Amino acid sequence: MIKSRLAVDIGASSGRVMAGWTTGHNLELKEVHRFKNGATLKEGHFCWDIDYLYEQIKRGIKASVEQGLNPTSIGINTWAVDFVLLDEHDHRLTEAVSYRDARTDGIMEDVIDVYGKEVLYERTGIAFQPFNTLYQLLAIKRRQPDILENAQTFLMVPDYLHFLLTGKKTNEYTNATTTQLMNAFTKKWDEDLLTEMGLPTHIFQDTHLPGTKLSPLKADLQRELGVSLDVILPATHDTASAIAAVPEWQTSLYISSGTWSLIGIENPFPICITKAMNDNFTNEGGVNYRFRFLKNIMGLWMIQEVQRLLPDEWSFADLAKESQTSTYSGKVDVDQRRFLKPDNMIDEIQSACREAEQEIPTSPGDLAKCIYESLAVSYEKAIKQIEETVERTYEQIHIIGGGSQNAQLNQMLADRTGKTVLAGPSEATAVGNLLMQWIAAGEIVSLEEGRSMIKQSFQVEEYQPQRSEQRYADKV
Ligand code: ADP
Ligand code: LRH
Repeated sequence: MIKSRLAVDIGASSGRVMAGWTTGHNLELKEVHRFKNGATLKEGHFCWDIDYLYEQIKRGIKASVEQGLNPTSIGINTWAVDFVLLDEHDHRLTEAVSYRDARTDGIMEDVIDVYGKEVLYERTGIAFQPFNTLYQLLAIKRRQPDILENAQTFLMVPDYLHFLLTGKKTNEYTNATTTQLMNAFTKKWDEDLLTEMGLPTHIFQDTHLPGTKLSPLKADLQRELGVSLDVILPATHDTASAIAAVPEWQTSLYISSGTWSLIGIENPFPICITKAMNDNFTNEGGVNYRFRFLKNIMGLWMIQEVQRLLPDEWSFADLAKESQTSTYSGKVDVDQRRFLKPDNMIDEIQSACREAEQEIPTSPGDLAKCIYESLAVSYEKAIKQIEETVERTYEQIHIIGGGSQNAQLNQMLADRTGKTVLAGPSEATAVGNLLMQWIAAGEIVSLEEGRSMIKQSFQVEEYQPQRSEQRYADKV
């Protein structure tokens, strides 16, 4: 009889509940429920619909029971930085506002003006992104001070979903590091920083590590869902779970490819040197206190938005195929802030091309080609920055996440960099989430054992550099 564990992986574009189980040396994975996600306007702010997400999680749990998968534990991961504040009765004082909302406009720049970048970077190791939790909290402090005054509890999105399931409050470590409020060396909330920023220290919970057994489901939920499950904390930051599932941590660069492209390496310590700060690399906390030295690149959000705006329905697979026959050769700088939340992504890409006096991409294939090639240029640049910083070169790049299914982009990257590209699993985040549950339950002994089981359980596609002449065109 199968005894499974459930990984709830909610990304900015979609969520899924995946059941996983171990069979000797292999890992098995089954999707039990998938649903759409996205931020919508509520009272002038872009917000996630957290009640809808909670309902989808419950539907997923029920589906796993109905499918005879006998789940015994569950863990939730989501995108980073976003949070809710609760009052003394544990009622939400805020919507879960999305990191793409304009409420943080200008705040990071103000903080940098006052404190300078160095102090913040040396303490937190976190890259300067306008949407970091720090700036979101300061936006609330500036415009809705009463909310912050009444707040008793700060929970990040997965922490809050775990709270709804168990009634237990915690801030999970990997996601907490993305706030830019944790000290990279003590690995705790940086109370001095919080005080300097004028933020209340009492709202933050003790942080707990991936693999911590939080609690069983609340009794009423056990009755409603017809199952008793333990909530075990995974790495609740989706990117941390994804990277936990990359087998070759010492020999490979990775790209966690989804709404964002997160490109980097795993490291035993944070790299808080000036070059890393200037290149805007982050040192987010990973499983086993490893650090994720990586850079956020605008990612497949750009194609998601184009797909949403196109008059006809296009699948991601078809857009990727269509790009293959396109002869379009223009590129945009995907790292520009203009692509973070433009009113219309197609117009924004076309304007950027017009400003750079390039041909204007209009067909779906040309737009897709422009995005993929532009992403590949940015990946190549980030790889160069990593290799300069750590003073070594890497032979291969391991791409995981939904975007690893994009054969065109995978090949483009192999051709541009001259490196081997390994692609898959596309559900690495769920696998990494499950890995910490299996380790907590003693089904897998260590991260290393888990990673080698992942390597032998999931198919990985290999791309070798082919068109070497392209490698040298528009080198970064
Ligand atoms: P997130 O969790 O960040 O929302 P995912 O890891 O689910 O993102 O990846 C979503 C992305 O994967 C989509 O934006 C799309 O570009 C890409 N993708 C998904 N399926 C395919 C496919 N069959 N072919 C090419 N790309 C795909
Ligand atoms: C990817 C991700 C990324 C963060 C961003 C907010 O889903 O978690 O690691 O920087 O969303």
